[in-house]
Amino acid sequence: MDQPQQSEETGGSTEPHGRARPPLRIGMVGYAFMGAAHSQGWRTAGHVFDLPLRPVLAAICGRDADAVRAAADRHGWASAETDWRALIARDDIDLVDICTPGDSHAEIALAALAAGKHVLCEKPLANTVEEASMMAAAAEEAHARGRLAMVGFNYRRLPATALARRMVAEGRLGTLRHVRVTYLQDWLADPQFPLTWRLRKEHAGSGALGDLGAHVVDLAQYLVGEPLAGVSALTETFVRERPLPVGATSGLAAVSSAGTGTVTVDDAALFTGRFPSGALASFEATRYATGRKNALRLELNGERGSLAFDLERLNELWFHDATEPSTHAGFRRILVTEPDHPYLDAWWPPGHGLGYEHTFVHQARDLVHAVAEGRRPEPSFADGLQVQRVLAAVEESAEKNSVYTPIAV
Ligand code: SOE
Repeated sequence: MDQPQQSEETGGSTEPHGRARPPLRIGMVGYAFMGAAHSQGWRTAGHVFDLPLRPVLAAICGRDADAVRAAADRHGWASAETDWRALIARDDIDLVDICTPGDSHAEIALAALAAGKHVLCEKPLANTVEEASMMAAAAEEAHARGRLAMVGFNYRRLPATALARRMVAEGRLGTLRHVRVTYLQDWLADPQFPLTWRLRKEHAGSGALGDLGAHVVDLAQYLVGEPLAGVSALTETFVRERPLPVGATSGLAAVSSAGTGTVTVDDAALFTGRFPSGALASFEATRYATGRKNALRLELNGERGSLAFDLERLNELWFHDATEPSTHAGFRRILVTEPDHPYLDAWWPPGHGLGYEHTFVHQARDLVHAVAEGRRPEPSFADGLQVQRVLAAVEESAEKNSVYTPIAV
């Protein structure tokens, strides 16, 4: 569609750190919530961090010509496309960033990697283990050609969670016993909330499980440093029929005469798990926790200490050092805003906290470094596949109900 408005040399940005750096030309597919968040990340990273490559917002892609043009203007993209295949065919794009619903991740990522692009793909990596397996295999093959692929589990990029990972790796918690994670939202509590793509399996793969559960599974495995060995799960769909969104067509299938459609994904998922090193884990993902807006909470308990984190207070990490005398031991708040904390050397003076959007800036920063250094970025597509396997195991366990013992009345 539109041609780039700036040459790749200018790329729409000046040199914020005063030295010439080669461009990394981004083409992004999707422009809704995640598209806006990723745009913010790409736009900002090179102005805050001293990066080896200069991210250039070369092209944004979406099916609706007017809407994608408006998104390009709003978010600072130099050009717009209405067909992702045309975006991938462009030789002035180095990296394809996929911010679409899960049903298109595999097709776009496979095509982009085959075309020699680096790829960043939003979480969850795919809608099924089969798709994720193909993507991980393609990423492995592309790596041999110097092309890199990363999945967008952005909560690894919070200073507090990155610090937590560092402390676990340093042994500050000792042997881990418990991993307790919840991700609570409430935007579906209203039964009149319309049937969006997130509520249909063919588009989203699963419900709260894939959307929120994927984040906490990734985060737990990242913090512990090993993959889950097994799970036992319960899932539920509380509201099975919802009004169709205004203007919806049969794209959202199973339309009833009353103008409602069927929810085909879980509303909530509860599961327990076991890590190979022996720690027990519990997980909860729901969109029905009234009053909880984006409450990702975690606690790790180890023999030497504990860590606790709440995304609604994301500049804080709580640490209990169990090796201290019990007379004055207790959870203490670490305000994660010091220059020695992860990512913070480039930001504000101590105490001037960061927010949600910064995870996307950090994600862009880390990927730019990986590309410049030819180093595999994390989380890789193989990590994304592993999370997908956990999601599938949760669904299988919930469906079989095999380890769930009813209580006699
Ligand atoms: C869902 O509401 C959602 O937007 C997720 O899709 C994001 O991944 C999460 O970070 C915030 O919540």
